Amino acid sequence: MTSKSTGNYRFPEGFLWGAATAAYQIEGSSMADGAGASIWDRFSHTPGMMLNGDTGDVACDHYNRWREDIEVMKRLNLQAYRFSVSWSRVMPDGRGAINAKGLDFYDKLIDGLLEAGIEPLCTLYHWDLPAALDDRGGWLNPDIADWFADYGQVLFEKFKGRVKTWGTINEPWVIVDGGYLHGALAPGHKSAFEAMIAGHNVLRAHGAAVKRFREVGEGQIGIVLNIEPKYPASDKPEDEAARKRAEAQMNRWFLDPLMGRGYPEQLKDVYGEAYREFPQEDFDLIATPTDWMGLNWYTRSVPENAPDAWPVRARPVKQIQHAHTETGWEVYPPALTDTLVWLHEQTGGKLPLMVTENGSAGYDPPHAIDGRIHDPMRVEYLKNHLKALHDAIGKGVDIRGYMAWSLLDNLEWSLGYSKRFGITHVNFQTQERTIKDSGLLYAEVIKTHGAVLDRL
Ligand code: IFM
Repeated sequence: MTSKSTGNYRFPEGFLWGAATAAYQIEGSSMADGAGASIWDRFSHTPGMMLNGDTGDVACDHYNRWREDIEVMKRLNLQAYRFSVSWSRVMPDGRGAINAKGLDFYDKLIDGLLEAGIEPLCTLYHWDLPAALDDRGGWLNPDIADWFADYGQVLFEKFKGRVKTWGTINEPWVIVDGGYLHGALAPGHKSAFEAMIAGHNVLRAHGAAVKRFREVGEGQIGIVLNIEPKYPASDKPEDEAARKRAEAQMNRWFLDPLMGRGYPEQLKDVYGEAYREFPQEDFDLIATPTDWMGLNWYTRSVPENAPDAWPVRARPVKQIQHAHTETGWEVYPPALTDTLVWLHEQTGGKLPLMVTENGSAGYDPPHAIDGRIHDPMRVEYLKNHLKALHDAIGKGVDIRGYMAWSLLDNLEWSLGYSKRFGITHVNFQTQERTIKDSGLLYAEVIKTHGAVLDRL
């Protein structure tokens, strides 16, 4: 879908343009220099769990090529870079001893970014739980809130004054829905009973880390949620009930308690006897105020009632009138505007927001052709989503920045290297980087602070 230019796409003063990645998806060398294994090392080496048997053993080899990647960021005109830290690189057992060499990797990366004039945005956790903690129950063990705060403290203290913007946890819903409910992601469990508990502990860990940050850290801290808006499939009451269940299970399960509203009532209907009550003090911890919130946004869905679809009893209706990306996700940019307006309202209209991920998997070739990677679908996607983002700013939503997903093609979790989300192409045979057409457009958007969009 192409939206027509309405003229003035200049973004507000100070709006931060960047790109995002996550440790296990790009770094490779996950066991180097004294690092401990994470649940993704284990999962990806378990036969049958990953498409084509892919692993993150090498990935984009960013662990060795980070200097070259900063050069790529400079060519993209990035002002910010959102990355995550591998917990088990820094603390091989997840608690206790610190691995100085692991910490040093991030220390150098942060200095390199600052030297290049690129602001580091640090995410504490993007799904790669230390395997040693999984052995103690992982997200099912209530002690994880303290383990996570202790780990956070190491980073807060080490990078104080250099990292000013912190994210605690990336996409709690995916951690729980993928890792504990449906089992497609590490650690690969399939239990609604576990999912309720794991989700609660993810939220408690976030709250504990925010509290610790207030004691020892400096700067701004928030959480990053993936919100996929649920549009009505029809005006039938059973479809509206299904839409509400889907919205509660995916969006409100985490957003509502963060905002001090506890779990949405539809969650009981979704989880039935697996639903759990928790003490008020947990909810107080979870709702510890933050400074900002990140939104990871890719698509919308249009759920209809589907009694056999466990556990939500809702199934998305395919919107054949619109394009879909290589992951099968509908391309529908106006829903980004709607989501930002909705989130602004849901968070009380005062919490600054940032789009911490947005992007698309496209049908890119495995190697550059004549030094170029043409990715016309991603160019359209980027252009139209930036316009949709600008529309949300025009509607009064306080949005502080945009981080394209992703800086580099990378390991798309259990889909391996089959899906390319990068604005920079990675040839996984040679590790050569080529900025795609979408990356070239993005560099121009940043250079002109959005004005180039007026012509597109
Ligand atoms: O690759 C993921 C990322 O790790 C989290 N957000 C969604 C992306 C695309 O699926």
